[in-house]
Formats: sequence, structure tokens, C-alpha cells
Amino acid sequence: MVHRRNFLQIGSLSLGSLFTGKLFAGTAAVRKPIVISTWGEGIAANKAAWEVLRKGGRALDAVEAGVMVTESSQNCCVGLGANPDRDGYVTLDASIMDENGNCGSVAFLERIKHPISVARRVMEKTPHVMLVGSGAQQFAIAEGFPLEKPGLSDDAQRNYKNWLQKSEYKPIPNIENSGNPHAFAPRKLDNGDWNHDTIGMVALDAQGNLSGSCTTSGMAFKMRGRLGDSPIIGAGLFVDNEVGAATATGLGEEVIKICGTHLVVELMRQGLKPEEACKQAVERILRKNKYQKRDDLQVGFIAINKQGEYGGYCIQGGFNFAVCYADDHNVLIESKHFQ
Ligand code: SD4
Repeated sequence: MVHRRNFLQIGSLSLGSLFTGKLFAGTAAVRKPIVISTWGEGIAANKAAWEVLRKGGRALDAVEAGVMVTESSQNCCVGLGANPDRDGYVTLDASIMDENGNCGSVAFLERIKHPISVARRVMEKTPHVMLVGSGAQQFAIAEGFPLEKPGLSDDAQRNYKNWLQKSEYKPIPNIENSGNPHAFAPRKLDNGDWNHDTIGMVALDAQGNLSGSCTTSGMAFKMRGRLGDSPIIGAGLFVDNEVGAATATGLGEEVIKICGTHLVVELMRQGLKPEEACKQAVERILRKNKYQKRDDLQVGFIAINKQGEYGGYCIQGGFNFAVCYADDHNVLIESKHFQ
């Protein structure tokens, strides 16, 4: 890690303010740059994003570089090392959004290591917002992304075998229609952690611009072809450079139903702080679910605003997010929660 003293020698852009993690706009203190991201993997991802931000780089570059770390990790449940769908294929979704309201996403993408970078190319090189399936893969290959070997990581292979052994779908064919729409929701593991498959990241750069990214393998053992919230702008990710940025994790179906991150940003526009905006979005989901206590329902939102204030909220304990705004400040925070 570069020490603060070295850091001050690096460049010319408001380094004094980068050093303290604070700037002043008018009379309000603004904390920038800052990057936050979901789950424990966010610490490593923030580190890469911070390398961009601390040099005065663009938030868009930071949020891409950050989540690429997670996509590359073989120990994580994001990216090609992740658990497959119920037919044994890893299918990936990702989205990215910049300070100008430009956005791009890919979904149901197979055998491409960095869906977030393909999403960025969709944003920057096509007239479209979203490409899916074989079309997204074809575009990625045309853009020079290597087509990786098919197959599962060792962990995923083992998990899939276990899952097949339990045959959770066999006793109840078409379990999605069995009255339990959350049959493949995130599960609480024996150690109390949630199994998760996603990283979402939002950042404010030294210029005061916001961007965000979100990348996932979706729910483990999902139906083939299922998309969650992560590739859907306004659901898994939303950025409005006038106001703030938010990203989501958890059961994507519930996030989509309330246009979750768009809601969080709109609540911040109305004056709510990031944590309160996330809380109200979570409340909206719970209200739609009639406040049923359900052990298998987890959704978490995180958000930052234009002032560099941040916050998160989730349904159940166990969700955390990583916050980085200085060389020596990259910490994991337990999200507040309802249940
Ligand atoms: C999805 N929201 O595909 C994602 C899953 C997730 O941690 O966040 N897992 O629904």
C-alpha cells in the first residue's frame, strides 16, 4: 500500500483533499473520492477501485476495475468460478452506469470472464443498453474477449454434485410454480453467512462524479434462462449524477418488482440520507410481502449520495458492505437490518 506521504507526491489533483478524504463544495463537506461495495469481497474490490480513485481517476473506471477483481476470483461465487444453473451451466449478468446516465448491461452470458467489461462495451460501442445470451457472447467475442473453456470450477462442481444429490427439484417438479417462489433464494449457511453470488459497487470520484457496477452469476441452481435484478438498470443498479447511486443484492425478483435502486435514488432525491433511503426501499419489499417473516428472504441495498455520504440496509442480519475513502480506510460494515 502506498503511504499517505507518498500519495501526496503522486499528482496534482486536489491531493490535499484526497488525503483527508474530504472536499468542500459550498459550505457542505463532501467526502470524495469514496467507493462502497457489497459483501466481504468488497474489500478486495474496493482496493482496486481505490487505486483508480486515489489518482484522480474516473469513477466509471474505478467501478469496472473493482468488480473485475471479484469476477476473477476463483474462491468467490461471482464470475466463471460460480455455481451453475440447475442444468449445470454458469450464466452471468452484469451492468454498469456512468455519470452521464449512460448504461450498458449483459445477461445470460456464458464463458466470458469479465461480463462487466462487456457491459461497458455495450454502453460505449452500441446504440443499445442490454445484450443477452448468445448475442451478448457473440458481441463479446467480436470485441476481443476470449471465449473461456466450458465447465465448472472445482468448488462449483462439488456444490452442483451435492445439490443434485439432494435433488431439491426432483420431489417437486417445477418448484417455481409450487407456491414457493423463493425456492432458490439466498440461503443462510451453517456459519450464519449468506451464500451470495453478486458484487455491486458505487463510487464518487474526485471530480464529484458518480458511477456504479454490478456483476453476478445469479442465484445458484436457478432455472436456465433466469435473470435477476443485477443486469437491469433501475433494479440492481442505478446512478443519477445529480443525486446519488445505489446497488442491490439478494433475491433479485423482489428487487425488480419495486425497481429497487431507482427507488433508493429517488428517495435520496427527496432528501433522505442513503441509509434511510435503503431502509425505505427494504420496507417497500416487506410491505409487498405483507411483512411475512421469512427466513429465506434477503435483500440488501447500499447507496452513496453526491456528498459522499453512504449507507446500507437489508432485511435480515448477515449482510455487510465495504467502505473505502482513504488509503488506510477500507472497512467492512455490518448492515442494519429488520429481522
Ligand atoms: C440475483 N441479486 O441474481 C442477485 C443475486 C445476489 O447475492 O445478489 N446474490 O438475484
